[in-house]
Amino acid sequence: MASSDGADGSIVPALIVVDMQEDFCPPSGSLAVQEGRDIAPLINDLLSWPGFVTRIATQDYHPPDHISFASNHPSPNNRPFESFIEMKNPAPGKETETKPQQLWPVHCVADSRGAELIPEIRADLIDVLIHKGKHSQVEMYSAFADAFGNRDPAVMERSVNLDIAELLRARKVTDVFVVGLAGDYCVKFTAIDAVKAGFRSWLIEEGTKCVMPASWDEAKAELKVAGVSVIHTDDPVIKK
Ligand code: VGL
Ligand code: ZN
Repeated sequence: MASSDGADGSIVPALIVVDMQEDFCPPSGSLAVQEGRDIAPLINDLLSWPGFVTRIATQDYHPPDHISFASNHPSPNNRPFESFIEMKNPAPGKETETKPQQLWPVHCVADSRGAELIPEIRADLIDVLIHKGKHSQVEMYSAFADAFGNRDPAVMERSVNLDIAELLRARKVTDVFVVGLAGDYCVKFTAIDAVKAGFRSWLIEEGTKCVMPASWDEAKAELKVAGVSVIHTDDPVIKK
């Protein structure tokens, strides 16, 4: 709860709809999240709520040679969902810092059909589109930072098309509400990094689905420790 309230003490809320893209949705997405498409009506209800000062949608937006794609690594250590490779920090002078990177099927290649927002989402209600994960050599689950926590615009300009924290601050946002796909990856890390960037952060549980549904309880515990409030749509903070 690091953030201050709006000028009159009220909250200034923004909605962040994470990665509601074809490749994350059944029946044919390459990294389909079970029931991923089913949360679109609830997300549209939220998009229609007039209280949000801004409604942001993110898109995972990788180049074909992205480091997270299993097919870009030699066998046998290139099994999607299972193998990990070492990823280097892209920040100048920090290249010796490395992290294990989980490998995925090819997904959300920039400008491909799999990267498109699903048509069930009311795109007409979205103000801002964020393209993240554009840098071929680093993962970016969160819309705020890469996998190493880099937020410096000079480092991030290859990874993302705009600085979401700066945009939210410019619009005097105090609180962000996060929904979308996937709960155990991009939604979780976006909600956690919103706290780190100084916003109150709320994750609406019915508005997300997980790659590994069995890991959701663990993810929720991690979110709570990080200062994210996991709530339901009937929470009084979302005034209907
Ligand atoms: C995501 C895995 C790889 C997500 C993105 O949107 O949660 N998961 N890339
Ligand atoms: Zn990705």
